Amino acid sequence: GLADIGVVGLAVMGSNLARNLARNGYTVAVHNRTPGRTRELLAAHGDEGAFVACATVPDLVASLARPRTVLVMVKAGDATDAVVEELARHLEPGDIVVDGGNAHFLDTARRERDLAARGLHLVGAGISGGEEGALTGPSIMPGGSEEAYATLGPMLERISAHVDGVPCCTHIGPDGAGHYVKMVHNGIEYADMQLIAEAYDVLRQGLGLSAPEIGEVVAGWSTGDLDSYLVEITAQVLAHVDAETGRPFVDVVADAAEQKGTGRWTVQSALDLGVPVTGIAEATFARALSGSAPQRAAAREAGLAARTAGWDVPDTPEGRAAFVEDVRRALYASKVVAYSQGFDQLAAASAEHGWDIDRGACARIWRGGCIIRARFLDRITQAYERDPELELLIADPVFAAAVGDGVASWRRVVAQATLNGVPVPAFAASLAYYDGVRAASLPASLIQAQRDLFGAHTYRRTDRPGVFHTEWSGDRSETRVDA
Ligand code: NBP
Repeated sequence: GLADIGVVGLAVMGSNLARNLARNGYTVAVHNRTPGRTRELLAAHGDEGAFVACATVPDLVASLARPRTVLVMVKAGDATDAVVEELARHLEPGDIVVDGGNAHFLDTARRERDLAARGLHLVGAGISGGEEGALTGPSIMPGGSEEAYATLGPMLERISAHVDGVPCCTHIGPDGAGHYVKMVHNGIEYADMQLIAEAYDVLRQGLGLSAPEIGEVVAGWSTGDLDSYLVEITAQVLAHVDAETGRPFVDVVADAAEQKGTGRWTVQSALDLGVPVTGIAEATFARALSGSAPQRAAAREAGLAARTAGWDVPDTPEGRAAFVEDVRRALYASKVVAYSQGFDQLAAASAEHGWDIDRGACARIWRGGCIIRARFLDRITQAYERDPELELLIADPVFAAAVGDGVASWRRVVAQATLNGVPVPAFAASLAYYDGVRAASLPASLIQAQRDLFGAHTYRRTDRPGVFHTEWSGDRSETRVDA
């Protein structure tokens, strides 16, 4: 019979998704530019299900049932354009091309328009979970048309991760919406990782704990609010000992964090939308700082002074335990703020592009399969179920109470770290955001007044409606300019 779906691009992600589909009972036509990869997949895993090896794209297209569905898993950028274009030349109206790579959402929107003009569906699907998730069940964020999802959705939902029997896959919205949500997911992942790293650093420098000792502390966090995949792998990494030197593994890994760019894309888009995502931005910049070797060398050589105050932690078991608990609470509060900001960005992008993104559904499909998977996401889904139009996640009563409970700890940790020269950019930026967003008034009044003085940018008043300008270089009289 004809195949249910085709997969083009059989590197780690494509071959594992093809295997996942086959293991779930689908007949999968597979093709890769270099035929060796197709042969290797069939030789190693051909017995896991029904595969149809295809030497060429026309062969692949000919082997598929209508409407034909082809999942493209090649390098993002030019390779994706080349493969999508070749497929489009051989497919027929109504057929569906799914780009499961890490495309930029604007590229996806462009490809979708281009294929739609030829009667074809392009579905940009964000797929998270890496190599293992692709095989055992990733979190899948498909965009594209309702019509395409009607055919494709059941297959993607079937191969996705499931939590409490619910698939970690849902139709996100038109054109680039799926890749956008995947991008913000990755941005939140950056923030989450940075916050955990800051907690580790504060415990290390504040209490003088070793990496394995902190590993034990972090393992203990897995049973509470912080229960998540990232916390779990942090405990594993911290417990690991380097075989060669016998030292804790983190102590032999170079302290320069790399990035592939989705965090940067998230921040770039947030800047365009004017949404403060300070947690994600600080996390992205912190990776950049860690990799700024010449600047770090120059600072070390200049002997830039720390002039620290000393840690104010009583050296008793109770004092140390209280400090650990402060760090745990600071981490949770900062994390909630970072997620709140990420969901604000989704709302703003959704409004800007007319995507109608359901934020509660995004949190639901991130509960399994992906890097930020965590039980905590249930609470976010519930918050958006209580109020689908929720303006601010940390204003939801449950989160407001949770962050409020931690706020004193949070301030102590940021203050102590700052007094002792330990950089906590994401902790501090999240706290500053919290204080800014809850403030009864902000010094933005002064900024707007400055703007009126040097640029006649006008201002509004607190006591009556209207838009005003003061004649700063003249008699300082005020005129109403909107009347
Ligand atoms: P890569 O991103 O390393 O891409 C390798 C694949 O692209 C190979 O199949 C290669 O064929 C094919 N390809 C290239 Br490169 N140029 C091509 C062209 N001009 N025409 C046809 N095929 C071409 O593979 P990956 O790591 O499996 O990732 C696939 C996609 O999934 C990427 O967009 C990635 O960003 C995304 N993603 C990856 C992960 C992850 O954990 N790795 C997670 C989530 C998403 P060849 O064999 O002939 O060279």
